[in-house]
Amino acid sequence: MMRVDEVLRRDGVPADLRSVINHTLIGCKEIAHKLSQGELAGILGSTENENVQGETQKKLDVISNEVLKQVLSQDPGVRGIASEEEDNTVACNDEGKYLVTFDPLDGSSNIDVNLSVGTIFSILEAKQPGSGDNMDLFLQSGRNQVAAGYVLYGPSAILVLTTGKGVNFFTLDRHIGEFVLTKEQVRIPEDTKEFAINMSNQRFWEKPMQEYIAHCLQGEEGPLGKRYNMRWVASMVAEVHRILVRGGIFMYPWDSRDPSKPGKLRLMYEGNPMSFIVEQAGGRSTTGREDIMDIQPEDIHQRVPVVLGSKNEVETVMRYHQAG
Ligand code: AHM
Ligand code: MG
Repeated sequence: MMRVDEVLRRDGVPADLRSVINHTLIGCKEIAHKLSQGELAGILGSTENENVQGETQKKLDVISNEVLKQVLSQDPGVRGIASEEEDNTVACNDEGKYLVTFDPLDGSSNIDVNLSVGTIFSILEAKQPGSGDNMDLFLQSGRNQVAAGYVLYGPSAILVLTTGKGVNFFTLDRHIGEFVLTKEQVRIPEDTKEFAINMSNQRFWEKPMQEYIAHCLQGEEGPLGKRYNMRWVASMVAEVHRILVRGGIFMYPWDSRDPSKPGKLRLMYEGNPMSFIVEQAGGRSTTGREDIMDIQPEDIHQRVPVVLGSKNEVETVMRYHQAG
């Protein structure tokens, strides 16, 4: 039974990066504990506040953000952090080499109904000196990530982690308080008949996405020639986890509902880390037109259309975009 740190050592991950990952996981274990307490801890429901993106913050969004911020700022290797729940980047330790971006509690509409949520994180190296409150340090493409992961808080808490040497699953053993290795070198099946998209936005999508989904719905009689199944958990972490386990395609495409939001998901702490994980497991991740990890970010809260999962199916969606 190998603990996360043992696996990271075996894989030659440098001590300072291991420390940043371990600190992140201390925070995730604390969040897992709070989530399991639920109503008993009086932490369900919303706050009075909105975050920088105009979304109402749940109490657990705020608590999870504080937990991660506190634990990461104690690591001398962390220069700064960027979070979905922070307006600006936050300086930690000026000598630190690493920048951590995270969505402390993704899928938070699921909290009050006791369904799966997760923490997503991405680690970059700071390429120049300067304090971590300088946003420019963070504006690096996803290709620069040195590690990325998520913790899915489901019936068990599962850590999915990559440092660029494949993707491993770890399950939280609550008796010893450690994530232990439960699956190594996970590969996403290249083909799938299962798609995930919020169909209620259909009329707002671009033509290529409209067409692809219309053809999925036509089943074996349509041009794609297969009968599809659909899932929508409204929790990206759960969605990506399902795809890692049994294949599938997840889409939160561009839509015209609000011109200031080209897609719902955020590049720096949702799109990039999930793309790194998916590519490391043999899948693909695109906006429909370009690989998500090739995008040069202009803002830490920037949004991005996301299409990811089983390689051949994602490439099919890319062909619809090339044609359209
Ligand atoms: P959040 O970061 O505010 O929780 O939003 C992200 C979540 C994703 O986990 C999920 O894929 C998506 O929002 C669901 O959106 P919708 O409610 O529009 O279906
Ligand atoms: Mg989120």
